Amino acid sequence: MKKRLVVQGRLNDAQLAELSGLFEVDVLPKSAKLDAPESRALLAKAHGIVGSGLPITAQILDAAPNLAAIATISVGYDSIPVDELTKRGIMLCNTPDVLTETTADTGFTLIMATARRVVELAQWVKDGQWQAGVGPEQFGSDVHGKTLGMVGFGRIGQAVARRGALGFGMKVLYAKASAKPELDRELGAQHRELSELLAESDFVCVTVPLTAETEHLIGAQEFALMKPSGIFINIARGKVVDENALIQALENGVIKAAGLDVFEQEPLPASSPLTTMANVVALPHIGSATHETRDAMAQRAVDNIRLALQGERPISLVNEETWR
Ligand code: 8YV
Repeated sequence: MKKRLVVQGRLNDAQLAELSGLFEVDVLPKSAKLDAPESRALLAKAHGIVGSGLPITAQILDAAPNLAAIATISVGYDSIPVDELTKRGIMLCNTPDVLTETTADTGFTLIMATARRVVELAQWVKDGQWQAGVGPEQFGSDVHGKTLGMVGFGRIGQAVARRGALGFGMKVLYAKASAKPELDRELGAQHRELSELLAESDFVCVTVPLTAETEHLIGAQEFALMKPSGIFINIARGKVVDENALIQALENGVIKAAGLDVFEQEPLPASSPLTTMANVVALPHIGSATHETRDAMAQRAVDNIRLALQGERPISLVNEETWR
């Protein structure tokens, strides 16, 4: 008898066909929730779940007694209780590597857009204001040759740093990661304590995963350590930052600008001051959102769930303990 899969998230036709050839596949509509009563009957029979942005709860796991593997179409898995899965022997697979460069591109887009005020000035042109001429009021800040402080120096953090060091001649500092001598050699990167990094950097870019230790890692105290000309970039998770403290820091000139792809609440409420501040570039969590990368992420999730349910080792297994 074929194993059963619940799929929630965007797979292309070829990916769905691949899975349907091997498993009985139930595709949930985008708006459906895994914890909704309509999903329970499907979960009861499911051996695997594939999906993006999956909030997994103990109730969902209780409803799925046959579940052997979850493949999330994301590198982050902060909405999934890994320990609970491990306790139940359920494999968790994610999609590292395939999104690293695209997410770093997004980070660098935010660095450039904030420093050169791209969004604000493009709107200024659209509003017909160029006729009055460009003056110091429209000037931005240099990116090349400045100091880039990476809070987190994993795959994505290193890829942002590589762009900064090799493409823009930036001095790279990093914190919240162990010292990495090979990158110190390649990029001239230097390890710092977080407080030192905040004080020395022109751009502070957050790439740490959200965990109990990193929740609100950056708050009022940390913004106060930054230069008043400092620009803050977050491509990690909104909850790594105390968003109210960020808003205060931007409003009070404690820091100069922010480029944000992630927020404490997503979608960002239309009432948030971050939607209207001129010195903020806010993106709708599109770090990995290109056709090529989202296809590659979905394919990695397909490969992971196929291998896991066929008794082979998935490519990207988060909880190694479940693999025997
Ligand atoms: C995901 C992300 O696409 O991979 C991650 O962790 O944040 C994005 O790339 C997003 O979480 C939707 O699944």
